[in-house]
Amino acid sequence: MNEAKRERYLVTSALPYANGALHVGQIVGAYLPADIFVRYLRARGEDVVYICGTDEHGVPITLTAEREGKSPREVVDYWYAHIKNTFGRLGISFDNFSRTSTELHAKNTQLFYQKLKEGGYISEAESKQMYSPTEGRFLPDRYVEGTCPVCGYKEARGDQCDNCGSWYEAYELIEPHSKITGGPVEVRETTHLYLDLPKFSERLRNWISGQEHWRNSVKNFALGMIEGGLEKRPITRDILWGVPVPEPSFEDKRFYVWFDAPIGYVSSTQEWAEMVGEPDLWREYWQEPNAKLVHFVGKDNTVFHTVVWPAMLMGVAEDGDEPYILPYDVPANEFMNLEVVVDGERRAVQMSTSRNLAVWVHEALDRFPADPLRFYLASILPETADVVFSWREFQARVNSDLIGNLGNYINRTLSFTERYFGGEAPRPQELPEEVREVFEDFKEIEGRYEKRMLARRPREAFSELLALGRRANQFFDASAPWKSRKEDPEKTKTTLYACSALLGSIAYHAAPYVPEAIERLQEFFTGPIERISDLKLPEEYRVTGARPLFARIEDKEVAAAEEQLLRALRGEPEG
Ligand code: B3M
Ligand code: ZN
Repeated sequence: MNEAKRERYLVTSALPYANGALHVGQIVGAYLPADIFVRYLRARGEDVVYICGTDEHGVPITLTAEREGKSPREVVDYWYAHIKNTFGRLGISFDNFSRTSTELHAKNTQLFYQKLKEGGYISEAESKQMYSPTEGRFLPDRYVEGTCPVCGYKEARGDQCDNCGSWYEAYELIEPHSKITGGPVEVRETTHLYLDLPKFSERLRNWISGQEHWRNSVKNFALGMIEGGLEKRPITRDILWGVPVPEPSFEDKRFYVWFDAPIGYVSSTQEWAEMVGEPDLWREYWQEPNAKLVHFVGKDNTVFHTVVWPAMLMGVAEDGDEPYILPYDVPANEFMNLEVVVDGERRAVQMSTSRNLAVWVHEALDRFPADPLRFYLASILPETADVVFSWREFQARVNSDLIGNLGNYINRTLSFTERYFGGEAPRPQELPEEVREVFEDFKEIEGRYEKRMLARRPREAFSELLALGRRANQFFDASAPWKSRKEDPEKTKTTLYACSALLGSIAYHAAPYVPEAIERLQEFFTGPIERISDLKLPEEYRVTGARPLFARIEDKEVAAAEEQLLRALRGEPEG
């Protein structure tokens, strides 16, 4: 590819909290679609850096630590390693996987704060907060429980009632008490720093309105937030785990986790630039107007990435500093539910991590290789609506689409060439009509795949991949090399040459989805892995020692995985 025409991308996936294992819902929300997109861009020769890391601050972490009798540091160290390892096993190909508890990141967060303050976007205000006299500290809402002021439910959470769904301020609870000690809590005044979001309303509205390429759901949601009226948002908390606030009377407070977390994308990019030996290189991805910043997130993170974070980026860009670019796109994905089979009946239920009613990625990877899991998940990415994860569908899709369609085509092309033609498919003098036809069809499908993939819709591109497989199988069937090989070996060689070229295209387009298999394919298939559209016909294709790329998923394997979900649904212990 022409060096001058390369596009520059910085792609991120939401930073997962370092307080638990990854489940498939997270994977389809923010990681697999990003990884597929990035792998495709790399194969095209674009200039892309893929950034992530763990989100290690905030109440989710301290709650876990307290529940387990550990320090927050112990919790995040453990889960950082666990999460990083799981991503590696799944083939998520970050260029850097950092964490937000680094010194560099604390420094960046404080710098962002200073610049926002210099810009006049920070103010101080008092608010009411729950205080626990026995513990001698303010309690975050999630640490407080009491009786719902609306319906009288006794175990209502600090900010929301699980019984009637009402939202309220924690100090409105009746008989509020600490979730940790059970002791009473009281209302006290506390001071916090606020980010002045209303000052950005106009600029945000104009900017978002102009984003023609955003998903409608995302754009409308963000515009709706702004229409509804933005309020100043507190960016500090009464908590001791987090980035210190560089202000004299804030020693016993820390930045709110959602203030520092998105800055983690910048910190991780800087760490990457250090790693590759060009410490300033990060600026080309954050401050060059032609770079495209793409944040893949689950839909519950939309407001932070389309409103709050862009406001922060706008705010730090002033005063003659080199401005940061704004997100080019925020592909936010919908949710995933789970299918549980109860007495033969298939039911969709909501995932519940606290009830262990979830498909944990590291456990799924103990049962199956990464590629079939990626393949199935890619086929149901929640790009437009909520979806259901089903182990039966997993089996059906893998056995019929991955193996029956793509795998079958690859196998028969390779084994036929190897068995009857010594593994060699030399270029024919001339391509016959039916070959030119199938090539034309391929180019058309490749074009649709490209369009959908570049529009950040890997699930839609996926259906084009299957279309390539179907068209190739049809060509193989129509050419019937098993018949022609005796009557007309020359024609058969031409068929196999064409089949290899199609195989190269299928491999190129399948690689973002099933990277490990395509890497293995290259051990026994020498042809260029390339689009038919770009192909300069090679002298020959060669096959040596071909083996099937995928193994069928057996009933008993699926039954065992289903069993585990059923036990969780019934609240039974792991068997
Ligand atoms: N850690 C929430 C989540 O894991 C949060 C994302 C931060 S992205 C900057 O869903
Ligand atoms: Zn209630």
